[in-house]
Amino acid sequence: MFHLRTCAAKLRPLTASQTVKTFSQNRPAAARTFQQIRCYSAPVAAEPFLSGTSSNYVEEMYCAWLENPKSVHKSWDIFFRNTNAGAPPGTAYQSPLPLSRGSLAAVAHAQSLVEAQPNVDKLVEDHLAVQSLIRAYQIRGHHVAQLDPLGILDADLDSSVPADIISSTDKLDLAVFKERLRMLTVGGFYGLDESDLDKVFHLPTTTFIGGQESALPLREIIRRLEMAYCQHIGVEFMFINDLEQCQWIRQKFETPGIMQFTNEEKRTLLARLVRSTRFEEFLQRKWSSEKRFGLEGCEVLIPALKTIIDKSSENGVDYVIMGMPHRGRLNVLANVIRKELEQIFCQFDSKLEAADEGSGDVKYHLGMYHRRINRVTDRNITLSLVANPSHLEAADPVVMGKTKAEQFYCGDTEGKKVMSILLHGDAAFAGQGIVYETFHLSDLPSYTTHGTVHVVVNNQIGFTTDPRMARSSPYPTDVARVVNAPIFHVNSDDPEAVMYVCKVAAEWRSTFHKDVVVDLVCYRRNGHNEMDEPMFTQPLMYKQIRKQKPVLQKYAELLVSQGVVNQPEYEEEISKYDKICEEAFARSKDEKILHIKHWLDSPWPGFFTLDGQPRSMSCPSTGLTEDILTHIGNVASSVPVENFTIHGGLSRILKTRGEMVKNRTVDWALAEYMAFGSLLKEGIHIRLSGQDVERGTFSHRHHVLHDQNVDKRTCIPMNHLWPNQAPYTVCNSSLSEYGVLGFELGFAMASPNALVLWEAQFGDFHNTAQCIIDQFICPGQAKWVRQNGIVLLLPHGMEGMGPEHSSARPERFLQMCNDDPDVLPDLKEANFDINQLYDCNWVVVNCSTPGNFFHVLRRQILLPFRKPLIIFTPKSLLRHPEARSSFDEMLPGTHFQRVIPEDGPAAQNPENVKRLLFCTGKVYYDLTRERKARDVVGQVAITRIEQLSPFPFDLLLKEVQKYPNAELAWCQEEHKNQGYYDYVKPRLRTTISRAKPVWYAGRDPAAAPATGNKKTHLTELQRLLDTAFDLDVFKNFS
Ligand SMILES: Cc1ncc(C[n+]2csc(CCOP(=O)(O)OP(=O)(O)O)c2C)c(N)n1
Ligand SMILES: [Mg+2]
Repeated sequence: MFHLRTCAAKLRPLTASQTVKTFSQNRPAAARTFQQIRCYSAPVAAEPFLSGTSSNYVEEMYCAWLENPKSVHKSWDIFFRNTNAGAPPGTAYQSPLPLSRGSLAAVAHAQSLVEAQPNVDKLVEDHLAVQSLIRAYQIRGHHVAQLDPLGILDADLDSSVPADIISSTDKLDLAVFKERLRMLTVGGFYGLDESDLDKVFHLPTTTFIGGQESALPLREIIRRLEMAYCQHIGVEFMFINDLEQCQWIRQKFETPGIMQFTNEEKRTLLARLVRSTRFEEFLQRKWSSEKRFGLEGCEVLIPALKTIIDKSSENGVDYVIMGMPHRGRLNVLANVIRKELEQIFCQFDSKLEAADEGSGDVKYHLGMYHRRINRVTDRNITLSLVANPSHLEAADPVVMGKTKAEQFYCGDTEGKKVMSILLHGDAAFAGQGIVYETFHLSDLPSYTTHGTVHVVVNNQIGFTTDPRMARSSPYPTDVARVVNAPIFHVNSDDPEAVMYVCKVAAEWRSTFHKDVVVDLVCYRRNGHNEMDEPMFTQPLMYKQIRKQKPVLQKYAELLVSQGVVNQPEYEEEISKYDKICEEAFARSKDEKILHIKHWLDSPWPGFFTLDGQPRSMSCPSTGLTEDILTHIGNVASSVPVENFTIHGGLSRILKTRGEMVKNRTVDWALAEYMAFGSLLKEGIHIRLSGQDVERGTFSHRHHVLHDQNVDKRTCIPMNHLWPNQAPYTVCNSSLSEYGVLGFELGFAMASPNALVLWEAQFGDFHNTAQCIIDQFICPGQAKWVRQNGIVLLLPHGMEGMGPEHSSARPERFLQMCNDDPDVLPDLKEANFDINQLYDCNWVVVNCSTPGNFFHVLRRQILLPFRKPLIIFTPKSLLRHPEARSSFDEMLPGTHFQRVIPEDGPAAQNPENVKRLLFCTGKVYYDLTRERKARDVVGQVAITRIEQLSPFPFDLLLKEVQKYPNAELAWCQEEHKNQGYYDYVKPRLRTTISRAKPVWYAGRDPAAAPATGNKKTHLTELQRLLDTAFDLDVFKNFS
């Protein structure tokens, strides 16, 4: 019957139009998004051959005829033409012509009917036009959706209506609609005109507006498209180049009546809005002069997040990691993560004392970790909010990295159990490049978290700046299009529409495991913070905001009018929550001490003692047995799988490695191999990430072997070392420092039992990740009591390569070290070196030997606490024949040498030494070569400072005392205002109680890190070597 009806409908536009009229008269006055439209029906045509059983066949014929009129029998052709031209029931059908010569009169009659029919091309064109129209709505309908709750701004910053959709800004006013249509048809709108409105069109398979119907009158098609795409939800998705995904979205938004909520769901939504709204009101009442970056104008964020979490929990997720900026953070902590209210309220008490370290940076920045039962799904759920700096969006990649790590540790390879939600402000989402860099990690095999749900609090303002001055893209969310993420814009004053898109977003993530964006178009009721006057800069917007009813009130009135709740119930809900706040407020007065440790986003159970202290204050030897070294060396110089052809050049490299192993020596690459391989044996996961790290920028590493004959066939020998070893992850990253370093920092947050390393291609590139270094790595523990053992490998060295690629800017890292240059610590303290490490904010080293590099990597894990480790790594030293270490330097009992003292002839007769040169890193090899050439090996001692920070006061004091007659000089290849000089000099002076000067042998100050001229480079080098070994040079200054 259904087929027959639709078929008939297709054929009989006039009758169909009557039913549409009936429907539009029945439409409720205040139609909302997604009214259920199912009352369309058409009477059965009175053709003699149309019956329930024939209808399928007729429909098939009709479809075939639509595509090509010649493909059906002439009689069908005539019938369809007649019907389409409006022939009354019973007259459209003409008997087929007799096979033999028949009556001429009958032929002439049929012919005349055909000729009288409109051109079949027109019919096809009309159908194509309707298809185009449907597509236009799908692509551009969101541009006219009513997204701004204030009704004054266009969410896409463009007030025009796209020319290819028959829409009006006031979709429900038929008069306006008609006028718009008339205007459009004057210029010819796809060839359709007003008279086509009541014609019935077959719907393409790329739309779901028909519901059960496969054809609809044009008027109804437009109405349903407007309902789906131009109400309070604007769906941006047609750029996605995957048909299944597009169909999925169409089905979610076009199916008539799909957005339905039970009364229970509506009541829950109202209760959540009550909490969200009353929480801000409570804070405002109690602390009216405090900044809180309130959520007023976007209270719907709380139920939105809860819906995403509920739905994800229903789909199997049990750990949600979140990152968010200032706006609404307290509300999210209270009502989404469920931090105890008294813990939040006590933060407003200025007399609260901190019980532990941490810079008191609590309210808007500290993270949180909480495990509880999700009341809707009755399943366990862990929620974690990552601590974040003020720097908007900087936490994005950190959240991703932590999520990836949590997935990794629980074997969640598809993101079914752990997911992340990122919140953004509209201005920051559009403006900050890190958003783009983070999106680019979303689909990379070693970085994907299998979909993030992004929620934008789009209050259409950034501090005092109007979006029209703040972005060039139509929406703040356009950046998400680069990864084919669907974007759901929604008017935040329609809480049900918001809940619906949040449900769809969560379902999208669990279905396709890809990113999705929910753009909550809202407003900001107050200034940027509660103290700011917004009328200075946004007078008109704020005049409107003053008139705007809060969403809670609007929604409560709606539900009361629908009889879903009554007024007393609603008021009861409010007073219940107010009472909860009041009681928590009373309890908060008892909180005298702030425990910042209660605000950790990633606790490391078992790593510390119960009161958060390290389990010991010592570090075992970082050496290894000969057997282990040899085994790792052998694997590192072989191809551990069968029938695997490696490149000839690589065979030579592996052969050289094999020879080194036989000779019991290591170069840099092999030392790194030994450190990694041994930690893997001890169950420590290792993750090395950065640009081209698999081979190594300098082609020294080769951790991933590529079969020369089979595409994508690779082998990672490091994963073939031991039977039950931890996995080794080595991954070439996207070309982003900010994003990838942030990601690895987040990865390292999740567990102390992993060595996570990020390598810059060249050290100077770290400055595009400066925000991660400055805001997280350097002060992370001080601000947020958060330890992190990330390792930064920064290739550094002046090698005549010009100003780029030369300097990893050691001066900057050293300038940010927290040790006091003027205070000599208690050198007699037990475990001085470990205590120093415990107290520092990060460790900065510049190793001159592969063996020391090996030890410092192993020490990073064997220490009983975690500190970031910055290593300036070599370039030319990777292949320098003298930069080798013997196995003897790596055997049990050996350890990392913070200082490598002089051990040549000068050390044998220290009284004869005239100058003690201190240096670090590669320049040591230039100095020893020059010393030998000048034959002053007995007069000049050279001591290497391998650990620059924390400064090895104890060992250096011994060195100075050993050479009583020597003058002291610091030698570096970097320019004087760069490198280590400014850091080392005052500390050396403190070490010797300022008893002697500390001279400088190095390049002059300069703006650029290095000259671009090779000859100048060599001249400068020679000059600094001359200074270093001219024993009279400082005489005139003393
Ligand atoms: C990287 C960075 N630049 C500047 C600021 C200063 N700032 C704090 S909030 C803000 C406006 C943010 O606007 P939006 O992202 O729309 O969030 P809203 O405050 O409107 O919720 C600015 C510029 C910052 N915190 N971070
Ligand atoms: Mg904003």
